[in-house]
Amino acid sequence: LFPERSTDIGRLLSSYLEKESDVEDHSVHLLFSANRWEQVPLMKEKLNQGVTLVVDRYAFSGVAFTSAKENFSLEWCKQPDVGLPKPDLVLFLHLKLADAAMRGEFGRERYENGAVQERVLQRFHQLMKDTTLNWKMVDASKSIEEVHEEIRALSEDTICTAVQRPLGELWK
Ligand code: 2DT
Ligand code: MG
Repeated sequence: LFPERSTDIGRLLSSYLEKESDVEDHSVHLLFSANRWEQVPLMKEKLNQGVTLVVDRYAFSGVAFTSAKENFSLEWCKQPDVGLPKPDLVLFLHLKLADAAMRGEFGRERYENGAVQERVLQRFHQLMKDTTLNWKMVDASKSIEEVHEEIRALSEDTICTAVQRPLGELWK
């Protein structure tokens, strides 16, 4: 789960997201990336043991959220995360803004407002055009059981094919 809020960098990020502190935009982008890189040794250890990793948010959130800010290009935002372990499947759980806003505590943390979310969504759509990644869109407005079933089916297929493939490098 990213950001991993329990590390030193993670605590900075958590306080930033909770609006308890402000951090310069470039700097916070690099901290989000560093917060992923510091988990890479553990992620690789697990993957080598044959453990399947389910990662909630990853470099894609990093790029989508920062590039939604003014004067940040998609290319610049991707650079710090180039070479991270490449996911075998990337699920985009799509939910209309109005529905998302009705879910728990929306609006409390930084970025949780309509204008930002719409710009972030556009950036995600740009990222999804990248055919070197296995993007799948899931309709998150369905019931928990239906969403679960869809994710389970997609994941099982991916796990079966991923076991015989080497770990890739993201955006490289
Ligand atoms: P949740 O804990 O509710 O998922 O919100 N974010 C996340 C970034 O801006 N950059 C990143 O690299 C990552 C991983 C998106 C976390 C918030 O943090 C933002 C929403
Ligand atoms: Mg949240």
